[in-house]
Amino acid sequence: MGPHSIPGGWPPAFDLRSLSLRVEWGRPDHQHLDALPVQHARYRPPRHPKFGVWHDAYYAATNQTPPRVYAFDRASMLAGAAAGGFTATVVGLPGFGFQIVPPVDLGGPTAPPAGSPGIFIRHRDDEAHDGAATPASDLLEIFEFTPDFATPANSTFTGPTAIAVADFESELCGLTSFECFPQPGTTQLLDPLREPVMQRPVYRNFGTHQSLIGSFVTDVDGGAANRGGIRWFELRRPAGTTTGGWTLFQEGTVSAADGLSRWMGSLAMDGQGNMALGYSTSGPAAGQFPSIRYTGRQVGDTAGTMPQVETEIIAGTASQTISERWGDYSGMTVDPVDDCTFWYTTEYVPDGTGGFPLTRIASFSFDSCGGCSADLVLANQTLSGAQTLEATSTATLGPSLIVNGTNIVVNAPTVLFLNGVEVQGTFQAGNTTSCP
Ligand SMILES: [Ca+2]
Ligand SMILES: [Ca+2]
Ligand SMILES: [Ca+2]
Repeated sequence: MGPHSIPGGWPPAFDLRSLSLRVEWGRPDHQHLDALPVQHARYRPPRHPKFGVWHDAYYAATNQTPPRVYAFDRASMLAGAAAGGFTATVVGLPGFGFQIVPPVDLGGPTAPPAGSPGIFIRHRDDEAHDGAATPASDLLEIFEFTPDFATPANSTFTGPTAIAVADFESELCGLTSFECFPQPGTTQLLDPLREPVMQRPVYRNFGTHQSLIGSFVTDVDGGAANRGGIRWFELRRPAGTTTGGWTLFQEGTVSAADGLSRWMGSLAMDGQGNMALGYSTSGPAAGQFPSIRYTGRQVGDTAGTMPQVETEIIAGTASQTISERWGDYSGMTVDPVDDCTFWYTTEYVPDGTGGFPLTRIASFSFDSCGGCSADLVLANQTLSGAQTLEATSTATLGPSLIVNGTNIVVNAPTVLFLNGVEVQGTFQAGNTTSCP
């Protein structure tokens, strides 16, 4: 399909200089950016924009019917000048209500090869959208946006290019319902957000190859069971490839036989190629309140697996009763200072808020990147009832750990987590312990 320049230019109150500051400095890492672009009294921008930083443009997508994509003139915006822009529509997936085809966001310090078009991606469950019976496979679909701000007529938006992946199920309480995943003690169900590849699909240029990662929810039990798990994927293409060329490098599904739905995934990759996946959990059984967990894989782990210990960042102690909407404001990113530390935020529900969620922010890193970035001194930590100290395996550490003068028997673990942050060091009774 061809590009469409915006009739009469972009609405003047759409303050793209403000947009550029937020995109460049704050990174577009939220699931949901209602506050951006800056609203004008006479103009409300389209819902739920998602942004992607790229070398030649800032790309965006919005929830519309049909879904719409945008390219903004990055060079002009960084110069504080008026931003030119193009927009195009994408043929929607039959059966979905709202839908969005998010732009891929640049991760890490290395730009894509010169001339690389902007990338947009979605997943396509062919049983759900096309009435097909292909039980072994479904599809990822990639679109490319090549804006030419100097000669608008040369701009193109093309696609999709389909990549086969293992079958998944987007039917979660139908294709349009916002109410699906159960919580304990209430009939209020939570939004599965089955429609998008979750914020944010990320590109990384490793020099030796290029990676593109993402995640979305799937019904891991199938049919009317409607239990959420998280499908994740990594596509790769050779160094220097600028257009197309993506193939499936690895994929997997994060789930467990514990009755919990796992969904609202946020995926990121550090400079070593380790991947962290944060998500929400909720289930119908007692105590399975909406909570926050993460898992991941280190670069040397078996392809297609996320064997890192599933860690609970915060356990909810109540169900959300005020709305079915869930987790719109969440994101996993990598700290640009060390390209190792993951920062993750999403929501959970504590007791005593009347069923309202609160936000939690956590950070952590893997051994193979940054290792001891937590740099915690355990003797100086204050542990309260809301915090957890978790030992995950046996081996070489000392027989006990002193925290604020209290001797805690840790059964000689090799790995400790303090509030979900891995703590490293040699722990001996009575020691003040910090990172080596
Ligand atoms: Ca299929
Ligand atoms: Ca399917
Ligand atoms: Ca289903």
